[in-house]
Amino acid sequence: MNKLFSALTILMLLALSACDNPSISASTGCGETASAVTSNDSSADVYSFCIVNTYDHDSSAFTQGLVYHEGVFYEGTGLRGQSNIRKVEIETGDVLQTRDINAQFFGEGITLWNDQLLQLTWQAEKGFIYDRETFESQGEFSYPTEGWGITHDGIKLMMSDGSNAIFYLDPDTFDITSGVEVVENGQQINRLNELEYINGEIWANVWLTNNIVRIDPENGNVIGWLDLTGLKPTSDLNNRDAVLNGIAYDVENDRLFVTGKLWSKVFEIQLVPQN
Ligand SMILES: [Ca+2]
Repeated sequence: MNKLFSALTILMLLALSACDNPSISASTGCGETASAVTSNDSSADVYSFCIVNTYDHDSSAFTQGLVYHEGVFYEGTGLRGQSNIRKVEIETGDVLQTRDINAQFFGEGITLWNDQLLQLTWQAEKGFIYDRETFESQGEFSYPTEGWGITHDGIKLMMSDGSNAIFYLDPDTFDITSGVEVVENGQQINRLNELEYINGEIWANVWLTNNIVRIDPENGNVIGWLDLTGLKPTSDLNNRDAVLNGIAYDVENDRLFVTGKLWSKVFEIQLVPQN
């Protein structure tokens, strides 16, 4: 039994025991039957979710990147003229610190690398480097693709461009050194968006879906699917741009956070196995 399977087993037991808070929406409580992923004939593991905690989120934030670090979120937002990076208090959703980027750029994913915050932009083939604490600019980097999501495994940066590719970049030179293509049953899994490296896997939002795909970073194989259908706050249902996007992981406390573009809430969730 490997560590991941052990962790998932523990998660499942926790979900069964700790996630039945009656104050939470009935459609998302643990023990509820949730819909399985229908977009793929998947032989990978499929998970639904239960909600552990719900927090306010700035519903004007077009979330493109979300990271947890030492008790706060770092978030990057998109849209031209509205893109910024920000530090956010988890419990209240209050924006503690922010820095806008030039209105010509459409902000995309972010990640923290040592004492720096890295931010992609969508089509400018340009990323920005900031001091994590002060948000002062520390330079730029370039890449030959669109920029969507970014994360890292402690050794290399990992970046998505809206295709089924994950590019691996040298964190010192930002050169693309390798990468994987995400394919399941011969079908490309495209529109990989916001990323998070979690316990040896890459987790990716799939743009315009309620799904997060879990990817083996060695070969691009699909390890599993999270179907988060039903999670979107009901107050945000009418906004078609308000799609699931944003994954953050607190490794020390094994807390998984997800949100969406323009969503009014951030959710801490646990996985519930469906197959
Ligand atoms: Ca993330």
